[in-house]
Amino acid sequence: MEKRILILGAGGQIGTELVQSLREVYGQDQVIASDLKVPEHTEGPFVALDATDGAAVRKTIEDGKVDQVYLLAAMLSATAEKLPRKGWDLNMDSLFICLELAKEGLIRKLYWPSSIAAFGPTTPKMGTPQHTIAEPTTVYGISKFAGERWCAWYHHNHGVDVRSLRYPGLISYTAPPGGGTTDYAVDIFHQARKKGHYTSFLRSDTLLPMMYMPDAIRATMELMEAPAEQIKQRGSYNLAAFSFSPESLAQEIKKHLPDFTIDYAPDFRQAIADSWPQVINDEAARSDWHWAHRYDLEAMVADMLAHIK
Ligand code: NAD
Ligand code: AKB
Repeated sequence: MEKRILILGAGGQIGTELVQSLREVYGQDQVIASDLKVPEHTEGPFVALDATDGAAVRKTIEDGKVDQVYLLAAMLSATAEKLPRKGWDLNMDSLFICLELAKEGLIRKLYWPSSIAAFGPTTPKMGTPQHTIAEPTTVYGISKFAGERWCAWYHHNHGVDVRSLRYPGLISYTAPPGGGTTDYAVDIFHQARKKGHYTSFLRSDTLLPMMYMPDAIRATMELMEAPAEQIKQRGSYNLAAFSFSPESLAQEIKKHLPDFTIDYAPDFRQAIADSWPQVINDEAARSDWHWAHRYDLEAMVADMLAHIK
């Protein structure tokens, strides 16, 4: 069956690359990008759309004969701690709109990302299992945890085909990250090239799960292509590649740029990072739909520096 895809929040760190990859596979005109922000250049269909405007989302889906939606519009962890009510409203309202349209049958398949932020300080930090204690302490994490439970509820009670991944921090060079706690791991590359120095807002030993964007995009597309009977987790899947700290990332960058230096000035984001897992166990994704990452820390750093000049 021919796919017609709508991406909500397509102008962000993930959307910028996901739109391109989906268009390469399904065709440029089959993928409608949308965002609050109107881009300067678009190479395919684009609609200015507020993901919290239910009537506008419905009309775009009906007019575009869309059957699959990727909901990427959200407020990330650091910004949502500063704007808690706004973050909650955006993250939850946009999800409910899509889940209700899927319940009606207007959306046939829905993708909605969760995050390692769905876990909290009482979660086991090393080898965090698929099913474990989840007591998130950030607004963003609470919205992700609640969102996961709503996805599972709509699937079990209304047969909604909603699929989700708990992304780790994502590293990419195409678009800047949008206000998260793991953003340092992108900014460090740009500052290393520009100034040869980076001041990290996280402590040197802050170990967090991370992934290179090409793996995250491939995971998303593989999850969406997997036969429905293979998708056993209808909340969200743990997803992992590698973990590092600012110090170990800096050491890896130094192998390419020997004069690079780093110092540390932790801010409010340290408490957020300290509440998250350090190493994720993603056995369920690996066995249910055969997930396998390709980039490790060394390959990611080499590729980032090859692209950021
Ligand atoms: P981003 O902040 O880079 O992009 C979000 C996009 O949504 C922006 O282009 C913004 O303009 C748009 N947007 C905001 N409000 C909107 C609205 N009302 N209507 C339409 N568009 C709106 O975020 P991202 O990094 O691309 O993340 C996408 C999703 O993946 C989010 O749900 C995020 O929680 C999740 N996620 C991201 C990461 C990561 O490291 N990037 C990790 C885990 C989970
Ligand atoms: C953030 O730091 O908020 C995101 C995430 C891990 O969900 N990158």
